[in-house]
Amino acid sequence: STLGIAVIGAGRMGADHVRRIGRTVGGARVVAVADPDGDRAKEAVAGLDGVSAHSDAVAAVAAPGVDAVLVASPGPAHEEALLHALARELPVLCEKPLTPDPAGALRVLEAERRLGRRLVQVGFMRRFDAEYERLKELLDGGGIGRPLFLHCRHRNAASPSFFTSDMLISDSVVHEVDAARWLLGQEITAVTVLSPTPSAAAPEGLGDPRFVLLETSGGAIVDVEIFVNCGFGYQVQCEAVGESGSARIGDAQAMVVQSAGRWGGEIAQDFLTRFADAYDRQVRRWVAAAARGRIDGPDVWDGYAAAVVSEAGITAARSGVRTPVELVERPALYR
Ligand code: ISE
Repeated sequence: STLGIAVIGAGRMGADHVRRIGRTVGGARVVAVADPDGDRAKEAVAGLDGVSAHSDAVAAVAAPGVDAVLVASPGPAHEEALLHALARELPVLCEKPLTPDPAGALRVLEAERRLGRRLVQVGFMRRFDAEYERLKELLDGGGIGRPLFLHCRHRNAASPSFFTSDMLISDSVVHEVDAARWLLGQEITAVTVLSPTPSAAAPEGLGDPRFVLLETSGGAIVDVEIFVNCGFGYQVQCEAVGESGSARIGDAQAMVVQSAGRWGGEIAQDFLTRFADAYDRQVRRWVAAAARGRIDGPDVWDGYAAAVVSEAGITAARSGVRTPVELVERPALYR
């Protein structure tokens, strides 16, 4: 049987997921789409058969034929949609961040704990990227010894108009937070943020770029250059340095062209291109798991931990002071 999915949010990610489920994911179909901008919801379902468009997320979750929910609205709208889905015991794939704040994440965690099972998967899609998977395998296998550093660069060609300085941390660096926790199998324990003079290419008032330092429970250091108006393209790089070697991903040198006295290649322009395969694999694996009432990827604990680090990072960026990260005790459900 086919998994009926309600997609909440018909913006860039939501519309892309509707297309993805229609084209590249077997065993599932979109049955309802919601967006507060009703026209945008209608646009997303145009040309699709039997898909209802809603301006209200609750109505879409409750629509006939909904077996699972994909939440792709802006972060602050996630909690409400998640709690409605959990009230109906529906499996969820929730775009990052789970919630922008730890308090909201804890409310979602409590709702899951009451159900006694994990139903929400968080859309940290880098975990499904082939290069990240290779790096994870190498580190887990001890291939470069105990990891000492992760040096990360995260660059976007340009930031959208609604982007704020806090979002550099809570929307962008949140990916490195999850990737570092996952790659190292450790929690983040403290955050420091350094703010250079903003780039002249950044919109007025946006603190871009920034340099973020994460300390981990196993004594590793993670540094992140976040630069969301770099102008030249979309780049996500990570170099792990261990006691006996180093490994680097994200150079995108699939093809190097030599011609007319020059050499070079192409740089992806946005995350939908750079991580297209990762998004496909993430959604396919989620659909397969959701059909059995399970998840197959980062969970609410991961979303909560990321939210706590984000909050500490925002505090650190505003104060310029190293800020410790404190998590609640990890519930048995997430061990
Ligand atoms: C966006 O929301 C993402 O998730 C992208 O992966 C990230 O590169 C970008 O900076 C965020 O705004």
